[in-house]
Amino acid sequence: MDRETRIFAEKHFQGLGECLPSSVGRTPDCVDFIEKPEAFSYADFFKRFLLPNVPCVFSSAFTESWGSRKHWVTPEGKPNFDYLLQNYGDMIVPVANCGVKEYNSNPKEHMPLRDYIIYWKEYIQENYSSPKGCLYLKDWHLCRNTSAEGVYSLPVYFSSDWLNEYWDAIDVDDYRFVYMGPAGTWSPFHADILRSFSWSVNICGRKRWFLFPPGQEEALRDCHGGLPYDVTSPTLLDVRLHPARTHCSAPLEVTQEAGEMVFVPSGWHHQVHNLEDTISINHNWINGCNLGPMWRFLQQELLAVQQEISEWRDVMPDWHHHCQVIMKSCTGINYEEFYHFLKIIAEKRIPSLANGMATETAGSVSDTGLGVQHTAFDVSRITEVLASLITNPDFQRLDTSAFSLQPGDLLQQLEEARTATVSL
Ligand SMILES: O=C(O)CCC(=O)C(=O)O
Ligand SMILES: [Fe+2]
Repeated sequence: MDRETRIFAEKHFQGLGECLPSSVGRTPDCVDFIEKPEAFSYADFFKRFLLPNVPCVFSSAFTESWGSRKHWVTPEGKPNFDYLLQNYGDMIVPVANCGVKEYNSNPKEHMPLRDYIIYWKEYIQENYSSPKGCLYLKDWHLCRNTSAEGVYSLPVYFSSDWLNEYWDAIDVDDYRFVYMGPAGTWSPFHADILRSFSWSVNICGRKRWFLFPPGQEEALRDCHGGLPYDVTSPTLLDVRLHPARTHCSAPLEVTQEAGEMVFVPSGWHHQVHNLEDTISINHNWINGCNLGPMWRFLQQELLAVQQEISEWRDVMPDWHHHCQVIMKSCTGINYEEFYHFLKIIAEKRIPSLANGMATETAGSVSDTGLGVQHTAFDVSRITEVLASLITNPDFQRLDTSAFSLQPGDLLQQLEEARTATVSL
């Protein structure tokens, strides 16, 4: 990142202040298509799509060199079942049944990839039907179990990825996935975990995306306040069932071809249909640009838990602690883990910033590979969000005495590091 981009980004966040998007996002008329890798820099992506939080599609030229595009696909552009069987047949994969609705999602089972491919071949032979239903292999953590080397390489645009950096540091999980399924498989309406961004590349096949800017989903709620499972269902047209439906703009519709890469911004609800037999690779990621939305989302999640068990507030001595426990199981993380996430990233960026500034020149290599200006931007974003976390009454109720680094001390270190960047 160059200096000009960092200053642009910092102004963007100053301009937003604390009063961030409670307003409903306008649906753009169309999605930008990025044709040529050589004419599109990280700074272009950062300024035009990441910061303004709008989607875009990258051409297949961006993924031309990926091994998976060569080996996982037959010359006819179909999934290469033999190659997949030989290389990954024994691996256990999660499989969802698209035909069964379970709390706005689908029930999942686990099976060896071999069995899934046997099912898939039969499904095609039987004209895309099976007594087993319509099965979709989703959220397979291929890279946690085997090296992704030679399968794909992380596009630079998506390389500021604190979520996977955090998971890699504590070696617990990751948000790097493979999806595969026959034509007709689909993912119900949802927004991505913790207000993360996602990117998704079709290794083969085609997908149809329905995308709604943040806030538009409110108008899609049914008369009980629930979000839809399928936004293409005709029941959505019934105003008795969906009273605010007329206030929702039509979604942005995108058809993603083989090799193309879709950027899904933070908080955009979406629904995705495989139009052909399709394999895709995607990541969920969080960085300084959606850290604020992530923190606001966590506050909303805690509030929802507090409201749910409000009747016990006065009778349960450790009610606040219980709210955090429930939040952890519903949302995946609670306030303590959010602090831990900020701390892990901050503890990598602070020395990296000092090193980068000592060796001077902007754009010099840093731990993230994105240069010292980007590290300065990261430090600035963590500082602001940590300052907000520390003054939050629910965070102040946590017992932080056993934390390896006290939140106030971390904030001070960050503020000192940030002050030093004025000369950058
Ligand atoms: O491809 C799919 O079925 C879902 C992908 C998705 O939801 C995402 O990349 O965020
Ligand atoms: Fe998604």
